[in-house]
Amino acid sequence: MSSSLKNLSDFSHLNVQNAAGFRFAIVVAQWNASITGALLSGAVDKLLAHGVAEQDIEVIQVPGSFELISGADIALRNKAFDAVICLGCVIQGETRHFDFICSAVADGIANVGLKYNKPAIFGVLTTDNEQQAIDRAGGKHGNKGDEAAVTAIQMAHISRRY
Ligand code: DLZ
Repeated sequence: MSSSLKNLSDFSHLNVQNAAGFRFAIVVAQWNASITGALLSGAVDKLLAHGVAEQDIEVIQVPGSFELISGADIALRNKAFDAVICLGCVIQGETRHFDFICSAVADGIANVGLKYNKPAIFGVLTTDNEQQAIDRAGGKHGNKGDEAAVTAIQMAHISRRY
């Protein structure tokens, strides 16, 4: 749960390094497109603000959050990127579909990162309802796309260093 201590959307306490010369893939799900579009804008703006060149950001659209896994795999297998950022929004419905998608996506993205030894960032909202998603896609709890981008920058630096 987001709190004043955990909400990374306030980055004033973080010294985010410049990321000029790094290349990022952003894989974004088309389900709940108004939410994922806001996450995407937040992520792109944050990468640009930290020195990433526009041509070093590749956006790959996939149908739903489940496809973020193969989208991330496709992005990382060509070795051109320092990190992949996965953005999606899964909203709880009446069935257990939500649980299956969320756990598969979290495990899948983690496994892709380990497979290619590159940071694979989990920027997927998993909410009870649409309002909770709106609140985290540029609303009162910040923009989790921003946070995913900052995480990617930090992890890309760590990955190059070691
Ligand atoms: C099918 C489905 C449902 C019910 N809900 C969502 C959702 O809330 N968010 C999301 O990103 N995708 C959803 N999907 C689509 C699945 O992620 C996936 O695209 C399909 O099951 C096809 O593999």
